[in-house]
Amino acid sequence: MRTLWQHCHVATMVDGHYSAVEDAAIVTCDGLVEWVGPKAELTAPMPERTVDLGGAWVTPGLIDCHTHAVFGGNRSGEFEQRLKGVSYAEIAAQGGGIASTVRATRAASEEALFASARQRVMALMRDGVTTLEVKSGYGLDLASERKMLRVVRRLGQALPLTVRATCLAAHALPPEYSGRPDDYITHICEQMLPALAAEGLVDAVDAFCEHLAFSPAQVERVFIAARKLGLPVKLHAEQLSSLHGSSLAARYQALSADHLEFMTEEDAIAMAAAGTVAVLLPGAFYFLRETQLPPMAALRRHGVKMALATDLNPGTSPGLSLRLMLNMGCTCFGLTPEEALAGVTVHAATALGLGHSHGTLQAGKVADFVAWHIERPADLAYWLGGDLPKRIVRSGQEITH
Ligand code: DI6
Ligand code: FE
Repeated sequence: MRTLWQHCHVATMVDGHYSAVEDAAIVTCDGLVEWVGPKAELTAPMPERTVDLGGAWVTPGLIDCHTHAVFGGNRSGEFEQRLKGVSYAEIAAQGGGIASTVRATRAASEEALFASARQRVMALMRDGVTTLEVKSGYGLDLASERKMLRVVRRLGQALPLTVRATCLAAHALPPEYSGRPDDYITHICEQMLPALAAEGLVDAVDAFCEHLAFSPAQVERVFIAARKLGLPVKLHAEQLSSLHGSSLAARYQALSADHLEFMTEEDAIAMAAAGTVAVLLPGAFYFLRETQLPPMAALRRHGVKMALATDLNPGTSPGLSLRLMLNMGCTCFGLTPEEALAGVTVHAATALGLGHSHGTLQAGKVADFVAWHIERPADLAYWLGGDLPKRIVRSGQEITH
């Protein structure tokens, strides 16, 4: 059925700008945008159904392009410890940190993981998210990574949401491989990735490149294995130190390199040339009380596309609102509200390999959008969380939560 959505203004986000159309209308048909523009210029035959959006500002549906939304347990106890002065690295050395979430995730049933992830994902959706990426990486053995990725696929089937699954088996060294990281990488490359890819559970492959995780040489082996399977790569890089993982990611035409607080100008040049998106994660920066800022001037100077995401995870960013990250991206990293909104729409879509179908409001793209009852688009980055009045449309259908 064709639908006319009218009495609205549209921030189309084409080319990374608001590209605002005031007094606009949108025509959707069969889940796609058929036409968007000034209402006065609409000449096509009138659709059978008309929806009055009451003067709302319409943006593309928000895209959270970096989450670890599936996990067992919770680490609020570690948060209390850190507030008393114990560091993230000390907690990890005591068997806490990622290792504690791995134990809880391995012990949890698929059903329990699904139920808890669904709650978290629904919180993101109520805030305007219509596309979401979720990583594995708390299983670290074939059966447990499969269990996580099956939950990711189920989220996409059970909820009105587009979900991309990323295999992050190279997130941390599992206890069975203690002292043998290269053997674990071999296991990932030769057993885990081929099996999980064959089951259709993987859309992209990620790794954690850091002193306390995997070296660039180890990450490169994972990238080569992903390439053999025809899977695109992403990388957690330069979060706590500079190993030039982002330049390595660019050499493998990665969809994105994420975190990036310690990246250099050379890394930015390499990413710009490769079209690798910089995914900034202010929630983790804030929650760990980091002080090293990503090199915003270099990223802008070289034209690196910047996305923003929650990094929703139990250890470093228990963020349940992508819109709160818009504010943090502005206050912590100095993004403009327009850049922040581009970071959760057009550039987030590119970071997921969905730039052809999602992320902007244009004819031919998927009709995912949010009609916000706000005065100006910058209001989305202005309010600190909360539940802004809105209507959410996914594939041309209004959804209610
Ligand atoms: N970087 C992070 O911030 C998270 N993973 C990663 O590679 C931390 C995940 C955790 O602490 O559970
Ligand atoms: Fe992460």
